[in-house]
Amino acid sequence: MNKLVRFFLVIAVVSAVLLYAISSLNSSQGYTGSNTLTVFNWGDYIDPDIIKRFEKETGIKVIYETFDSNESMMTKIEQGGTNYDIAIPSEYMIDKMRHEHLLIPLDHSKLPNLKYIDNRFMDLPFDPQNKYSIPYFWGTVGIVYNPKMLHGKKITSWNDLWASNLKNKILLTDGAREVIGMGLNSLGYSLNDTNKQHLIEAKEKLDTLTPNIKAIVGDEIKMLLANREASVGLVWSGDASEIMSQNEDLDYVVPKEGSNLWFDNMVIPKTAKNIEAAHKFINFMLDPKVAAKNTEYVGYSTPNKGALKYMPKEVVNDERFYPSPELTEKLEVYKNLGKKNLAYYNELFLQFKMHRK
Ligand code: N2P
Repeated sequence: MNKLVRFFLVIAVVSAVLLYAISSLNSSQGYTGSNTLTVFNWGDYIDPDIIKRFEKETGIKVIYETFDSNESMMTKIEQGGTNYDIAIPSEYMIDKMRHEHLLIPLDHSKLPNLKYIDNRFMDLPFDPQNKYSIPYFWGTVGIVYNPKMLHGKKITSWNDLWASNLKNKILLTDGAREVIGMGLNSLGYSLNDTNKQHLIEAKEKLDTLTPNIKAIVGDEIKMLLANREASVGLVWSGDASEIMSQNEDLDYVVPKEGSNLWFDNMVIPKTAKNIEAAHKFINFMLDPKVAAKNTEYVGYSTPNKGALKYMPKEVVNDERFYPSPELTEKLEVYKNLGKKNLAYYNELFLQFKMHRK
């Protein structure tokens, strides 16, 4: 081979390697070309096999990223640095996002599987006629605990958490509305209270719970409770069901003063680049068999009535995780309280966390 040919060969190989490196770098940074879909979801909130199946069936590559609170999700979408095609916020954040024009209206004609969603979860006040969002999971907020570790004592009220025998035994989910909400509910106030005096009172009451709190944590709360690192946790219902499937001693209760009923829905944010693929993804997730498989893996409650027949009877009939409409009517759904009030909840939550240190 003469020198010139060898020279060009080397150049060709080097550029091929470089091109490959650049393209894989782009995809890991959330680049959305025509055949990719960027999904932004809560941690531990999808069966990874389902993503693979979607990719195989549609030829669309999924780039998957997670968040740990509605607030952090919102910040990323507002910044607009990543082209998220799908996000899965909770109801009050969906209401906020649609008012701030951060969502793309959905084309229901591309979602034939929508018929499988139970009417009970459709057309709710945070998104009339489901113009912008489609139900994914739903649930409550409550207390998961180990009656054995509490010498058989049953927890029924938020105020039970202040008991002196629970020193350093409680884990809290790292959510501003959940924790401040617990303070408000324990005082008999609404989860949507915006009265400053009430909110300060709730924060001060939470401060007095400090000796009993072992940690405020994210998704690792499931592992810590299942491994008996703590005996009580403030959790979302689906986390409780997941933990309870690993440790049968545990129980889950929605305290008698009341609690939160929440809905997490799929949306297409304004950042989307592949709206067609986003609709395909939503419709795929609505397929009853897919929804049943996802529900079994994640442990949360599905709004998909078509999925229920593919699920174990004892799961579907467990009133702790599939509470009846009569029960859920007594619970409160978070409202979008507006920028100022939501910021105040976050500020109080931060102050409470600092107080612990
Ligand atoms: C899953 C978190 C579920 C969020 N890890 C409940 N809204």
